Amino acid sequence: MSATPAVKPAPSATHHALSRAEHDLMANAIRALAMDAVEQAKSGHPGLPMGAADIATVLFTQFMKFDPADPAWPDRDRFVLSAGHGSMLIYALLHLLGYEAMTIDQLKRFRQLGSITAGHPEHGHTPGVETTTGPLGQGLANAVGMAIAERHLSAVFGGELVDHTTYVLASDGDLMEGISHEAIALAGHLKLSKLIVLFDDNGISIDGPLSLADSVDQVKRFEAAGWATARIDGHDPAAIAAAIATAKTSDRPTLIACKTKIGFGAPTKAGTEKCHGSPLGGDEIKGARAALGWPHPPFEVPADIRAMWRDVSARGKSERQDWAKRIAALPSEKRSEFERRMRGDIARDKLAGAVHTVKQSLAAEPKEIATRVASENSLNTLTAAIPEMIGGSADLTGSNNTRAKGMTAFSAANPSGRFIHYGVREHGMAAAMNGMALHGGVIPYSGTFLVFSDYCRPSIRLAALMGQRVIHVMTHDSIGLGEDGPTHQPVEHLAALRAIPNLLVFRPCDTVETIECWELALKHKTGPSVLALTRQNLPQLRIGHDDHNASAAGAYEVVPADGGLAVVSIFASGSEVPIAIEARKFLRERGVHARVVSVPCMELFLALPEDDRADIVGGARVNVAVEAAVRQGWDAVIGSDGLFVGMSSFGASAPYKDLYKHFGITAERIADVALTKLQKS
Ligand SMILES: Cc1ncc(C[n+]2csc(CCOP(=O)(O)OP(=O)(O)O)c2C)c(N)n1
Repeated sequence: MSATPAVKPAPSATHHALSRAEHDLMANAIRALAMDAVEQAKSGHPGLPMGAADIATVLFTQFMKFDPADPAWPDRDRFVLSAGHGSMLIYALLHLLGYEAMTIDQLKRFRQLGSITAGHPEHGHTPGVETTTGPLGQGLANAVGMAIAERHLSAVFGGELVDHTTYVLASDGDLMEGISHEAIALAGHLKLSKLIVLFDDNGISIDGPLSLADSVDQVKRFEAAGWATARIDGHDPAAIAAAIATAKTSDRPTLIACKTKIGFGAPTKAGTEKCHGSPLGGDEIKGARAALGWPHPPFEVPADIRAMWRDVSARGKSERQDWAKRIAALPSEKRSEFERRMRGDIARDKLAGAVHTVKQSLAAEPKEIATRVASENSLNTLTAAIPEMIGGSADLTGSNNTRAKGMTAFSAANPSGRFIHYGVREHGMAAAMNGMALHGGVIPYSGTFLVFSDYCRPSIRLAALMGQRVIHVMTHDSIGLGEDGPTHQPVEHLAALRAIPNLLVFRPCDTVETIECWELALKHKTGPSVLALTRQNLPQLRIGHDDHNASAAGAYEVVPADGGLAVVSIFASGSEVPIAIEARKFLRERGVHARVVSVPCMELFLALPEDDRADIVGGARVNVAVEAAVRQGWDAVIGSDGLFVGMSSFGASAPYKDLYKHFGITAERIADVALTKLQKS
C-alpha cells in the first residue's frame, strides 16, 4: 500500500485569515459564553477560555479540518483540550461551530446533571470531545498516541485516506506534570511531525504566579526533546497563524508557547489566579463586557457572528465530501478493510480461527511454560491474524514477551512497524495507548511488570472511564518472580486494579486459559483489560481440545470432587491453581472431597446472574481462596467466613519456591486450614 506523500504544503494557513475586527468578534463570543456559563453554574473555570480564545479562534477558523455533521469522520484533525478545566472553551467552540447536540440550552446547563457540558470534557458523553481530560498532562500524552496512530495508518492505508494533524491546547499544569516529560520525549524521538502543541503560557496556576513553584524554560525543555519550537504573543492572530503554518511544515512535532493573559478582558481579575477557577461575579462580568466591546445579554450571540462561525464549518463539509469521494473510489477490499478497522470490529472468523489454532496445538502438545511465554505464543498467532494489533513494552520487551514474531519496530523511518519501544515510560505508554485507541484503527497492547501498574494507573482509570479497548500485559505478577524481591513483587495490585470499574483483570492459570483470556480481552471492545502473567513455569492443566471458552464465565470448576459431593471448594487464580489442585489431592488422602475452581477473571464472574454464580460457588461446607496477593476482593467469591491463603505483607528476595513456603502458600497449608475449619464446624 502507498506511503504518505513526502511533500508538505507551503507554509500558509489552510483557510483565509480574518480581519482583526472579525477575529475579535468571534473570539469574544467564546469569552462571553464562557463567563456567562460559569456564572450561571456558580462554578467552573473562566480564565482559560478567555485567555486562550484568540488561539482557539485562529486554529479553528484557519487550520482545523472537521465537519460538525460528522464528529467521528476518520480523517478529521484532532483537537485535544489537555487543560480540561477550561472545558467551556471547547463547549463554546462546539456550539458556535454548529455541533448539533451542543445547543445554547446545554451551555446554560453547564455542569448540571444530564447535560453534555460536564465540568471537564468527557469523551463519549459529548460529540466532538476527542478524549476525557481534567487530570492534567493526560490529554497531551493521549495526543502523542493519536499522532502515532495517524502516522501508522497513513503508512498502511496511504495519505489520501489518512492525513490529519493532532492539535493540543496545554496549560502550565499540563507541562508541570511528570507525564508530560515522558510524552514529549517519546513524541520527539518518534518525530511525530503532525503533532502541534499550543501552550497557553499564562504564568498562572491555582496558587498564584507560576514563579511560586516553577522556573522551567518549557521551550528549551521541548527543544531538548527534539521538538521544533516558537515563542509568540498568544493574543496576536497573525503571529498565531504564522506559527501554526510553520509548524505544519516541520519534520518534527512543534511546541508553540503562546504568551497569554488568563481571563483576558476581565478588568480586575485578568492576569491573576482569581479568574482561574471561580465565577467572575456580576460586576467583573459587566466590566469585561465593556472592555471587550460585547454589549449583548448573557448567552446571546448576534446572528452575524454566529454566521461567521458557521461559515468555518461549511468549509469542512466540502473537505469531508472530497475525502468520501476518495474512499468511495478505492477498490472495495481496501475500503472495507479501512472501514472495518475504524469501526473497531475484529474480523470474528480471524479471531476465532487464531484461538482455535492455538488451542489445537496445545491439545496436541501440552506445554509447561510461564503464562508470559504462553502469551507470546498466543500473540504470534493473534497478531498475524489481526493486523490492527500494535504491541509494545516499556523497555521490558524480553521479559514481557510482547513482541510477536515478525513485528518490526515502529519508528519515524518505519511507521508501518507494529511494535513500539516506549522506553522506560510506563505512564506515557499507557496514556499514548489511550490516544491510539481513541483515534481508532488500531488495538494497542503493551507490557510492563504488574508492580508498575501503579505507574500506569491514572491512564488505565481513564481508559476504563472512556470505555477504550487497550490491553496491558503485566508480567512478573506475584512473589513468584522471586529474587528481584519485594520492590518488584506485587501484593496489593490485583485488588487495586479490580477496584477500577469497567476494567477486566485476567490472571490465567495455564497456556489454555492464557489464549482464552487474550480472546476475551480482544472482544472487550468497551473497556481496558490487564493480563497478569507469571515469570515462572506452570503446568498445562487443561488437556484435550475444546473450542468453548471456559474463562468467559470468569470462574469455572477446573477439577471436580471425585467420589462424592465436595465438602471443600478451593478457589484460586493463576499460579495458585496448580497448588490448589495439589491441596485437593492431600485432602482426598485424608478422606475429604474437594473441588477446585479456577478464577481467571473476577469481574466476569461477578457480572454473572446470581444463579449462575451460586452454581459455580457451590455448596461446600468450607470455601478457601488462594492467591499470592492480599485478600481484598475475594470475599465476594468465598463469603466473609471463607478462608484465605495468600499474602498479608510485602514479599521478600529469594528463589520463588522458598518464598511460597515462607509465606505459607502451599498445598499442605491449604489442606490444613480447610481441615481445621471442618473439624471446628
Ligand atoms: C493531575 C492533576 N492535579 C491537579 C489538578 C487540579 N488543578 C486543576 S487546574 C490546576 C492548575 C491550574 O494551572 P494551569 O494549568 O496553568 O491552568 P490555568 O490557571 O492557566 O487555567 C490544578 C492544580 C488536576 N486537574 N489534575
